[in-house]
Order: sequence, then structure tokens, then C-alpha cells
Amino acid sequence: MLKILKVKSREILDSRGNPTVETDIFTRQGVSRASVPSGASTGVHEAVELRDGGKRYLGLGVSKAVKNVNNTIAKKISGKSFDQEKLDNLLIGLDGTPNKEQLGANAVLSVSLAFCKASALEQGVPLYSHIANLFESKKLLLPVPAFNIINGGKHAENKLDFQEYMLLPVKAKSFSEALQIGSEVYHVLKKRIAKHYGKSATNVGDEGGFAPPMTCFEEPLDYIMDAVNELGYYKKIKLGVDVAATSFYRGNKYYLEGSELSSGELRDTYLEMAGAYPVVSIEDPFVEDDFEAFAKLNKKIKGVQIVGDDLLCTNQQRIQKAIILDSCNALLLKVNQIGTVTEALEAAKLALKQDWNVMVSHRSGETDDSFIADLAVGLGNGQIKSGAPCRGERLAKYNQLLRIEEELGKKAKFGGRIKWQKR
Ligand code: 2PG
Ligand code: MG
Repeated sequence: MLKILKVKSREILDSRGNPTVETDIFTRQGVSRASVPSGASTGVHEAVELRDGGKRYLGLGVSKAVKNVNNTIAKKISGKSFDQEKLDNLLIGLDGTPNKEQLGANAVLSVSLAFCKASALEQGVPLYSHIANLFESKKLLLPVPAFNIINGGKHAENKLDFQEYMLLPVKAKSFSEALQIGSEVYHVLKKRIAKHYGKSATNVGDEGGFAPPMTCFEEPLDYIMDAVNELGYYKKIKLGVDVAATSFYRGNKYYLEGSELSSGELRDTYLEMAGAYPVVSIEDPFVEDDFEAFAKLNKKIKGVQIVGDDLLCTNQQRIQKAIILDSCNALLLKVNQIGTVTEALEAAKLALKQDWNVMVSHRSGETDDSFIADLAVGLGNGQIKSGAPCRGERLAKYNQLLRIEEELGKKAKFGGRIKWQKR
């Protein structure tokens, strides 16, 4: 049990320049600070991010959420002792709604994350070790990074409908080698895009990937593969996409690159894509509530993980439903979709018990908080996505993984849980 002496929350800005919540928890050992990220392509079933509305910050202020921490939550937890589960249960009860709309998931999560860091500090262990203990995980594992190097969808002002085109150096020997591969491919890709589309096409989207004026999903995949081949990394890498299909779904149809597709036609498109490119990960291939369409693809496709993000929203009930219907075989784990560390760990546990893969994920609006890097190592799930190997808020996570790798030395194992090749 750890005694909380004081709690102090404030409004800061995220990587898109929008307000978000940062909270400090004071214990006898010192101050532990955490801030929360924010999505753009948010699932409707996510926990609620409390925003002020009104004129200030164009309605996006979080002063109410900050007040909820500094008043309501602080009153209940200051001077009292907790472990993570006890604190999170108190926060869930204090909010009292299924989606944390009363206090705001942003308010609740900032406290939950800061407390997790404070607990590691109190025990004098690294955050990843503390998370591994909480998770009862036996192994620490450096995750394979999924670098989102071309941005589309809601993260960029171009015509690409798929939101993210990712490079996964699955056959790198270590996390540091994976990061090096990611960085080299990123820079060669930049030159190739500049050559064909002009320099302004190398401007980047929200997650640090390029946002060139490409128009069909094959183009980014071709450009990435050309850069990979130029560098001789063909055998070391695989590709992934986050389709975020809800963003181009209207009235029972998918509007992809000017064509109107049924979910069956879209499924065939994915099957062709997986045949033509070394794609091993497809996230949110269909609209967020179509568990059946996911299941049909999951059944047909081989050697590819089908990742539920908007579909699952890190929510145990939705994961349970996807398990029953066999809708996917991987969970995208976003702590702010559910709002507490305990619930996020439970969601991961449920998925891993089913032998699913788990990919720990950032949000498109981020801060320099690197919690998810430690989270991935502590869970030992083997995968993380934190955007491109570019922009400070993305690299805060990748650089933390470098430090962890250094600290673990010979014990630093890399990417072991990923089993898509066998599927
Ligand atoms: C996603 C995420 C993160 P956002 O869809 O997976 O890449 O985007 O945070 O906008 O939901
Ligand atoms: Mg997604």
C-alpha cells in the first residue's frame, strides 16, 4: 500500500496543440507525473474524454476534468493508502458511469497512471518491472515497433483512405536494430517521395509519417517496399495497415478510393493485398460494430493478425464478444480507451488468455509521457505502435525502449510473442 500525500492536476497541450490533462501525485518518495493522450479516429465505445465546450480552446479545454482531479478525486485519495487495484476501483466507483463520463476518463486515467509510476518509485524498481509484477508476467520483452511511416485517413490532409501504413522490423535482432531499420527506411522513403511528388509531399501527418498526395492504398505499400529493397531489408521486415474503416463507411457501404464497396468486396481487397504484399497486420478492416464482417475475414485470411481497435475499445465486454464470434486475433491496447491501468491490464489478460496478440498503442494526439513503452515491456506482449521514428512525442516512447534495452543488457529479449506467421 502506498500513501498519497497530495494530488495536483493541470491543463497542458498535446502534440496537436489541444489541451489534455497532466497530474502529479506526491508521495514520501517524491513526485510522479503522468499525462493522457487523445485520439482523432476515436471509437464510439471509448471511455469519455471530458471536454469543456464553449469558446475557450475552441471547446476543447479540459479545465473541468482538471477540477475533477483537484477537487473530487483529491478529496477522496489524499492522505490515504492504496494499491493500484484499490485506487482504480475507487476511481471507477467515484465516477459511477459505465464510460467514465462523470469525472472524465482523461481525469481518471491521469491519476491511475501517475499512481502506477509512484508505486514503481516507492518500490525502487523500474516502471516496466512494476507493471510486470502487477500483470503477474514472468517475462520482460522488448516489443517489435510498428512504425507508421505514411499517414492517411483522419491523420492527414491527403486522399489516402487507409489511416496508417506501418513497417514492422519483425526479424531485427533487437529493438535497437529495429529502430535503426525504421529510421533508415523512413529517410530513404522521404527522398523517394520528394523525388516523385516534390519536397512539400514530405510534410508529415499527426503521427510523424509522411502525408503525400497518393490516392490508392497500393502506392504507399509500393513506396515503402522500394525503400526497404534499396536498403536490403526485405527479409527483416513485414508491413501492417490500420484501415480505420469506420472513417469511410456510410449507409452500409465503404467508400474506398472513389468506389462503393460492400463488406464482401472490401474483404476480397484485403485478401488480395495480403497476397501481393508482406502484410502481417490489418487493424480495423471494417466499421466498428460489424463483428461478423471481422469474423469472416479472420476466418479466411492466413498469416495475418486482425487487430481490433475501434471494434474493441480496450473494453472487456467487447473483447468477450469478439472472442465468442471469433472476430479477430489481436487486441490494440490503448489505456485511455478504458481509463484505468487495472482495466487495461485486465483487457490484455483476457486477450492473451485467448492466445491473441496484443499491440500496445499510442494515440494520434500524444504527450512526451513514455508510459506505454514500459507497459509493453512489462506485459511482454511483443508489439507496440507509437507512430513514425520522428517527432518528439513519438520518439519519447521509442527512446525509452532503447534505455530499457540498455538497462536489461543480456536479458533484453525482443519480440518473442508474435505468432502471425503460423496462422
Ligand atoms: C488508431 C490511433 C493511433 P487515434 O486509430 O489506432 O494510431 O489513432 O489515436 O486517432 O484513434
Ligand atoms: Mg486504429
